[in-house]
Amino acid sequence: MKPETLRFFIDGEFVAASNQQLFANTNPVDGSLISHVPEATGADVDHAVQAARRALSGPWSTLSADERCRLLHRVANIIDRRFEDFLKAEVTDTGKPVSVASTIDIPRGAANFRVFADMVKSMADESFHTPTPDGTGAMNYTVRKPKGVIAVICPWNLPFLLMTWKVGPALACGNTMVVKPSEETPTTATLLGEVMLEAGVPPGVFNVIHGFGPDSAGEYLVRHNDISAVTFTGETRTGTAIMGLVAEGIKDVSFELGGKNPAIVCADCDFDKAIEGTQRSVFANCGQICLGTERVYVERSLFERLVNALKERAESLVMGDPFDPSTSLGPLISLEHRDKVLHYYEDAALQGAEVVTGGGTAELDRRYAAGSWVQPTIWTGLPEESSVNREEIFGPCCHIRPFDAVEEAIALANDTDYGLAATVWTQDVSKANYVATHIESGICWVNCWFLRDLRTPFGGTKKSGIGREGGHYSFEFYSEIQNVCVKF
Ligand code: NAD
Ligand code: 6OD
Repeated sequence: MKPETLRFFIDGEFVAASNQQLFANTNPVDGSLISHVPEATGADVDHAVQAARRALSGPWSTLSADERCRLLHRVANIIDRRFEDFLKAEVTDTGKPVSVASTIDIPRGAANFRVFADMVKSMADESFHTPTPDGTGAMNYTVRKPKGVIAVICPWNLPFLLMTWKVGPALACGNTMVVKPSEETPTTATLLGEVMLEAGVPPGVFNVIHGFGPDSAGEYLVRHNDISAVTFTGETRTGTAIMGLVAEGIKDVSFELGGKNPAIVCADCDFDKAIEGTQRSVFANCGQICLGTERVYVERSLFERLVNALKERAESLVMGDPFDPSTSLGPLISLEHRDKVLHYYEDAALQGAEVVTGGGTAELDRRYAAGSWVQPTIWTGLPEESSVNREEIFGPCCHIRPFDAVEEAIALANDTDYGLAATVWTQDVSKANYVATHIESGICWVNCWFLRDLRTPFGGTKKSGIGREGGHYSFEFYSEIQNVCVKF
C-alpha cells in the first residue's frame, strides 16, 4: 500500500506544510514507511495558534457547559464507531500489541471525553459572605473561565490515551488548543481531527500540527506569545527545556515527566498476584510506560523464588506481529530508542550485573530484521548508584534486589530523583498503609498496578512532574478562576 501523506488540522481544515517539508513515519516492527508527515514551520504554528485564539471568542464561547459536554459525548461516540481505524493507526505507529491497544489505549481515549464531560457539569464554584465595617457585608463568588489557547505536547508511548487525557478536560473547560503529537506517532491525533470535524466542534477549537521538538514545531508552539498554558507529557529533560522556553511569557505548565518506579514485594504477599502484577508492570508496552516498574525490592526470603518466577514470565513473552492477539511484547518505538536501551544493557554487564535473562537485541523472523526489538531483561547484583538503577531506561527490563526490613525497602525506593509511581505487595494492611504513605510518589498501588480511575489525581513528585491530571485536578489547570466581590 502506498504510504499516505498526513496533513495538519487547522481551523477545521486539513492543510499541508507551508514549505512542503516532510519527514518519514516508520513502523518500529520492521522499519517500513507508514506515512510522510509535514513538519510545521513557525508560520504554520502561528496559523494554528491564531485559529485557536479566534475560536476562543467564536461560537464555541457561547456554548453552555451542557452543550459542550454533549459535543464531547459525540466525539467519544464517533471514536467508538471508528474504533478499528484508531486501533490500526495506534498499533502501526507504536508496534504495541493489539491486545493492549484494544483494551487500554483506544477505549480509555474515548472515555477521556465522557468522564471529563460528565464531571465538569457538577463542578461547584465557591462563595463567601464577607463582613464589612459598615455592617452591610459583601458576597464573594468565584467564576471559572477557560484559560485560553492550550499547547498540548504529547509523547509516543500511549499517544492517543495521553493526548485525550489533556484534550478532553481542556475542551470541557471551554479552551481551544493546538496539539503537537510526538513525531514518532502522528496518526491518531490526525484522525482525531476528522472526528472533531464530524462531531461539529467549531473550526479552530482543536488544531493539530506535526514536527519535532527543539527548533521545530514543539519549540515554536511553546514559545508562541498567544499560548496561555502548556500541558506536556514526556521526558524530564524536555520538561526542563520547556520550562526555560515558557519562563519569559510566564505561562502556566502541567508536566507529567519520567519515572524510576519501585516495586516492594514483601514475604507475606500473595505470591502469584505479586508475580502477575510485577510482570505486567515491568514488561507491559515493552516497558515504555511512565508508571512501569524498573526497580524491584523483594524481601530476602522470597528473593530467589521471585527472580526465578519473573525470569520464567519474561521468557514466556511472545514477540511478533502486534496484530496477532497472542503477541504480548512488541518492539521499542524506534531504532534510536533501541540503541538507548541497549546502551543500558551494555552498562549493566560492564558494571558487573548478573544477567538473569535477556540483555541484548531479540532475534525474530527475518521480516522483522529492521525493527527495534530487544529481549526482555532482568538483572540482579548492581549497586543502587549504577546508571541502570538511577536513570529511566524505558525498556522491558528491571533490576531486582533483596531487602531485610521494610524501612530499608522504603529508603531504597525513595533514593531516586523521581517520584511518579510505586507498588507494594503485602497482605498486611497496616504494613501496606505504612509503606504507601512513606513512599515519595504521586501514586502508590497496593496489590495492584495501573488500576487507574480517571477521576483520581495522577502526577509526580520530585523530577517526575508538576501538577496533577485527572478529575477535577485537570479542571484546576484548564480553568482560570476569577473572584468577584459584590458589596451589598
Ligand atoms: P520527549 O520528551 O522526547 O518528547 C515528548 C514530546 O515533546 C514530543 O512531542 C516532542 O516532539 C516534544 N518536544 C521535545 N523537545 C521539545 C522542546 N524543546 N519544546 C517543545 N516540545 C518538545 O518524550 P518521549 O520520548 O516522547 O516520551 C517518553 C518519556 O515520556 C519518558 O521519559 C516517560 O517517562 C515520559 N512519560 C511520562 C508520563 C507521565 O505521565 N509522567 C507519561 C508518558 C510518558
Ligand atoms: O491512563 C492513565 O491513567 C495514565 N496515567 C497513564 C499513564 C501512562 C504513562 O505512560
